[in-house]
Amino acid sequence: MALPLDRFIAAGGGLLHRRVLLRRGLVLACALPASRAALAQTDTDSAALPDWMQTPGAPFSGYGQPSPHEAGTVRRIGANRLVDGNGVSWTPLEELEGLITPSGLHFERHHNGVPRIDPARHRLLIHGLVKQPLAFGVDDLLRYPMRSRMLFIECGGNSNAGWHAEPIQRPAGSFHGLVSCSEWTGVPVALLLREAGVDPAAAWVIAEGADAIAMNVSLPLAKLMDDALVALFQNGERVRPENGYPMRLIVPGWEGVLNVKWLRRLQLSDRPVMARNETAKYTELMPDGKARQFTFVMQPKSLITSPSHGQRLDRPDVYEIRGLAWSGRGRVQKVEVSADGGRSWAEAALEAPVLPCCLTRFRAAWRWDGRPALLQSRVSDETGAVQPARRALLAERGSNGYFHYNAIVTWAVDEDGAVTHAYA
Ligand SMILES: Nc1nc2c(c(=O)[nH]1)N[C@H]1C(S)=C(S)[C@@H](COP(=O)(O)O)O[C@H]1N2
Ligand SMILES: [Mo]
Repeated sequence: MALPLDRFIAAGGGLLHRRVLLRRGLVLACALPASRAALAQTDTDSAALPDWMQTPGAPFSGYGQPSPHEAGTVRRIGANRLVDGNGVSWTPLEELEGLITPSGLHFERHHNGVPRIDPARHRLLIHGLVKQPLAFGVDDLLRYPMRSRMLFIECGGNSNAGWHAEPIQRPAGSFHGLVSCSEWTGVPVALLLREAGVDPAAAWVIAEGADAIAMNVSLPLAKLMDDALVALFQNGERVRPENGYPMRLIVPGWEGVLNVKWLRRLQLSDRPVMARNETAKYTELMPDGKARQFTFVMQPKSLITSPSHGQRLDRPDVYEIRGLAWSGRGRVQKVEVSADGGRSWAEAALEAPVLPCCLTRFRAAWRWDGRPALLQSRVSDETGAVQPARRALLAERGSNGYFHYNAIVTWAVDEDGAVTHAYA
C-alpha cells in the first residue's frame, strides 16, 4: 500500500484525519483490486451469467420482506421466564447502517406482552384536571394536524451490563441495542390538551397503556405541552403492534418507559401517581443510599458499531470506524474516537442529518498496523454535556447502578484482529 497516509495521522494508533473520508478513493484503493477483477469476468462471459439472470424473477408482493439471505439479522430476545410477556428484545445495531431502525428490528420492551388491539374499539381518554374530558378514536386523531420527527427511543436499562464487574462479551446490539430510531408521525399532545382545557392546578400527566397491566407513568405537564406526540405512524406506516399500535406517546429525548405504548389515558393531576415504574423500578440507588427518581432525560452516549465485539479485522489495512451517537438533551455536536484507549483522540465525521434527540452516524478512518488497539468513541452534545469515562461514571454513581449507564465503550482489537469488549 504505497499511499501517503502518514501526513493524515490525527491521533495515536493510526487514526486518520476525517478529511481522509472525503478522499475515499485514496483510502480504500488498497481494498479494491480483487473484487474489481471478479466483476469483470462475470460481466463479459455470458455462459457464466448466474441462474437468476436466466429466467424472469419472482412476482410482485403485497408487503416486502428482507432477502432470505439476511435472515440472520434479527432482534435478540431476552424474555423473562418468570413473568409472561415481560422482557426485551435488542436491536442488532452492529448489523445496521444509517440512522433509521427498520420497524421490524426496533427494540421491544414489554411488561406484559403485546396486546391485540382492535383499532375501531380503542380510545384515548383525556381527563382529570381539565375543563372538558374528551375521548379520541383513531379516526378522530387522523383528522388533526400532524408532525413528523426522527427520534430515538432508549430504555433507561440500556447498556446496563456496563455495571458488571467484568466486561460482558456480547455483540454490540445485544448490550446497547435497547435504543432504536424511527420517524414518528402523530398529533402534538398540546393540541389535544388545549382542546380539553388545562386546569391551572394541573402540573403532572399520568399516562396509561392498554396492555394487560395497564402500565402507567407520570410526566410533567410542561413536557407534554412542549414537544410530545401521540404517534400513529412509524417510518411512514402505522405504528407496529410491538411498538404501540394503534397509538403511543412519544416524549423526545426522555427515558423509554415514559413513551407509553397502546396509549389509552392521559389524566391531568397536581401530583405524580407514584407508579411501580417510577418508584420500585426506573430509579437509581446512589452511593449515599438515597435513590434518584424521575431521571427523565437520556444523557449523551456513543458506541462504535464497526469494528465491534465478535467481528474480525482480516489484515492490517485502512478501515472505516462506524458508530452511533445520541443525546436526549439535543443535537450531537462532536464525536471523537481513540485507538489507544483514550490517550489521544481524533474527531470523527458526522453524517447529515444531525437532528436533536435522534441517532447520529459517525465515521472515522483508521489505519490498523496489526498491533493490539483499544477503540473508543466519546460524544459531546450541543449543551456541552460529554459522555463520561467508565471510571468517572462509577465514581459518581457507585456500584449499585442498574439504569442510565452511558459510559465510554471500549473494544479491544488483538494482534489477530479479533474484537472483544474491554474496560479501559
Ligand atoms: N403500555 C406500555 N408502554 C410501555 C411499556 C410497556 O410495557 N407497556 N414499556 C416501556 C418501556 S420500559 C420502554 S423502554 C419502551 C419501549 O418501547 P418499544 O418496545 O417500542 O421499543 O416502551 C415503554 N412503554
Ligand atoms: Mo424501559
